[in-house]
Amino acid sequence: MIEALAFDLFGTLIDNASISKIFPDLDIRVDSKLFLEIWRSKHLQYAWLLTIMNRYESFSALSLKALRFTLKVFEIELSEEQTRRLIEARMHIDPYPDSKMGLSKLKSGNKKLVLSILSNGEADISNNILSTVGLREYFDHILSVEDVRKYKPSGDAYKIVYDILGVPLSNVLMVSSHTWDIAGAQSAGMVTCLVERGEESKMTSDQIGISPDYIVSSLEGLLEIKEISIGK
Ligand code: 2OP
Repeated sequence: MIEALAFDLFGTLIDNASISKIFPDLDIRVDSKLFLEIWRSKHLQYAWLLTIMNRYESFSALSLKALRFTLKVFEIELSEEQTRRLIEARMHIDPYPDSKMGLSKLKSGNKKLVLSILSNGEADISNNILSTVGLREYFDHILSVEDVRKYKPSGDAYKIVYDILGVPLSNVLMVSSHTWDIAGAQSAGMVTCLVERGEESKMTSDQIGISPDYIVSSLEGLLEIKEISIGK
């Protein structure tokens, strides 16, 4: 039986693509989808490289380094002030439209459920973003891999959930839109639920043969999972 849920934040509860709303203000005129994909891929590449090498830098610091790389690829020159504004815009990205309703129904449907965030981002950043978008109240714990200085999908990153919540990982549902996150959580012994956010999660999932325990198309789909015991 599921006693706790751990949610990924970026790309699962909040929509990374919405950062592009600041692009016109900064005079960034590019294919925003491609720009964001290169930024995100480089960011994860840096994070995983450091973890493999047993080194750590904060997710925010790596975001800035990956952004500088991406700006170079697109031959965009931003002033330090513009770069700062773009990085700060990460704090104001929009939640997916189903996030609030799904979380609120989960929380009221089973009062014993423990809801947590497990993000590669730092806890203070997650706290700020969740407060800004009105989702902070649904979470009992905001966990960050900064405690173990290893990024998801490293096994140690998921063990934080057991260390802090004291719930066996086999009774914790990891909810993420990233197949790499689902793969890591599954290896660590968690139950997994893939949230399909666009074509990307579907395609990657098919192509690398990940088999999440559950697949939902929105957070409200979590309410249908019997192991969560909604309404008891
Ligand atoms: C997270 O929030 C980066 O989506 C990833 O951990």
